[in-house]
Amino acid sequence: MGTEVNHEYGADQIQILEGLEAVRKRPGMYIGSTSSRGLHHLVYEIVDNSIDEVLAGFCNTIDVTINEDNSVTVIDNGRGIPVGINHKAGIPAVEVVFTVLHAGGKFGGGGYKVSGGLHGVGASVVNALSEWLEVTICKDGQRYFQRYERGHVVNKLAVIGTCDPDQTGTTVTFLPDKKIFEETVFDFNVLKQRLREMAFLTKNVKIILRDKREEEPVEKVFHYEGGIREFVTYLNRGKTPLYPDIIYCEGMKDNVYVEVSMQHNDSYTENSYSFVNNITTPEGGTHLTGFKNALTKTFNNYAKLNKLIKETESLSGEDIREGLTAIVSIKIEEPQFEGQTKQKLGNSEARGAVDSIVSDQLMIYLEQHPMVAKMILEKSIMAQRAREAARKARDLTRRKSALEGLSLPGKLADCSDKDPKNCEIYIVEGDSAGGSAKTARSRATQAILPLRGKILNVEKARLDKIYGNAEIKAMITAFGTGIHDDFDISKLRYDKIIIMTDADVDGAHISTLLLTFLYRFMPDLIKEGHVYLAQPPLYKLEKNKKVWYAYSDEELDQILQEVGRDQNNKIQRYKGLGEMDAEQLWETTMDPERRILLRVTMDDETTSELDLTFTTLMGDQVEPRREFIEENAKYAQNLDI
Ligand code: TTJ
Repeated sequence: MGTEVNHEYGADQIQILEGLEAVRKRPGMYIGSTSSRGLHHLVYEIVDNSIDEVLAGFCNTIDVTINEDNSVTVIDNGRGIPVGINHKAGIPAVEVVFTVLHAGGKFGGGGYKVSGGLHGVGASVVNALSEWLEVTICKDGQRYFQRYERGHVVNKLAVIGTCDPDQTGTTVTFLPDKKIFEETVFDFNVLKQRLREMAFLTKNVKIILRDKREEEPVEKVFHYEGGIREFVTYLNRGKTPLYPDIIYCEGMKDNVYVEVSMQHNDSYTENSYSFVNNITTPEGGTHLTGFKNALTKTFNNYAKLNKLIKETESLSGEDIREGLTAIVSIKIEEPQFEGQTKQKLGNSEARGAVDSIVSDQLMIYLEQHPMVAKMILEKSIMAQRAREAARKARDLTRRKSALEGLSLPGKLADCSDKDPKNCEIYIVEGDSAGGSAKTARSRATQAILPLRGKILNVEKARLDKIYGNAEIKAMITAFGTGIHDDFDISKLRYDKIIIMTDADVDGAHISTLLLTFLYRFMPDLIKEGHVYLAQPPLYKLEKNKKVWYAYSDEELDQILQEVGRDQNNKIQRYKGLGEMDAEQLWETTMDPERRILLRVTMDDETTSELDLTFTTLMGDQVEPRREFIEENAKYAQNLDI
């Protein structure tokens, strides 16, 4: 295949190249960032085009492969991108798709153009940011091919063979440009998460994800006949549903296509996710407002009609949504996004459409399923009582602290320095480890709060119980920030909150429970980088009166290689913090000069995804929890301080 550019340089072509040059100059403007996040966006961008074809009703399979060289191939069985000459541009339509900015999907009638919103910048952006990109189209029995390099056409669209006439489709392979991206290695799990989400959100599609980089190629198939109903089932896995049905509403109003699915479980937290054109809207917007309105109104109406509450009473939306898992997914032609991160839907017609479709269909459902209605309403009434009790308890502590001043928890060994900037607090699992930590610490700047026994899982307790929990109360008062509506980060008494647990499964579990509490109740502490995980060593190696500590198996191996593997090695595996004496604990885990801390981070952008990740991993099983800790290491930076 020749490498010269075959087109004459007309005005149109110059414009095209300038357009793609602009993308290469400021990639962040088009795909958000050139980090791993932006890299993965490229795949979604291409897959979105095939999803459009699914929604148009002409495609049911999308095959995504990460190749050995880290290029990605996307294959669909749609009609194939048109190959005829686009009269305006004077070049084949497929070439327009890949070389003209914002040209993706503009032609061909029917169906939605969903690739809108935050991404949906089009295939030409992917092309501009790829070292090379190749497209193959099967259409009318012919196999068409074109290759591009950094957005430039390498060869004219050519017929390179034949296809079975009734087998049509598009294949695109691209290699992200190493000159553009800081990270060019695809993460299988990241793609897996998003492609699974896409499969849930799109009925009638089978998405296959393969990884050919592994010795044993990996393959995942996502195919959910139930669409967002199955999404709810999936989110509720490991929880106990309150009733077997998934409540489902669907309809079209004012050009807005609305789909909602929901089911309550016996927990106390709400889990609602909203999507517009298959893209998450973590900040919600008009569609979510419409949903919440409909829910509150309909349940209150039903409860009054059926004398489950008095005419003068009413249940709050929050109480009705206690333990609710819901997906609100709408498709809309011209979504308007608002807010700082452009993640909040602004279209006012979406509010009305969701409200009316959910109100009508939910009322019918409740009338036909009085037992389900009764169970949800009984739970809501309980939630209302608990909330009332929690409010009273809060008011009482508020009044108490106003009168008597803040009294610190008895178990807390506070530091003497009163400037929060210099101070840190260690949250330590168990009294005995807490004791060693108290002896070991640097008294001026390090405070120790030992926690006893099992930490409450805040995902599984109601507010009144959470506020009544001694461990949680101790943390809240020690931090000084208050909680809920009273939360005030400027009152934080320590710059670092350091979670120190055993380096075993139980320790990981306790860390997760503590992080869950912080994440749900004081997310700003994490967002602003105040939360850390201490890293106690796994091994101690003694040889000829010298001591080494290893924090991982690899490190132990490394040290053994250096000092030689022989009989003078005394290796101790630490099973818990309690096995270290105070001095060892200080040297290995607490001395600011020598310790390793992992900072737990999340920026605003990742919060929403982390939330979904968090929820999907926080089931009842231990494995997913551990997975979270490991996953979270990605959000954690290694800090040597
Ligand atoms: C547009 O309307 C006429 C018939 O074909 C429609 C179309 O473009 N379908 C289509 C595009 N199917 N698949 C794509 C596509 C697939 C990949 C992998 C990448 C891109 C940019 C488009």
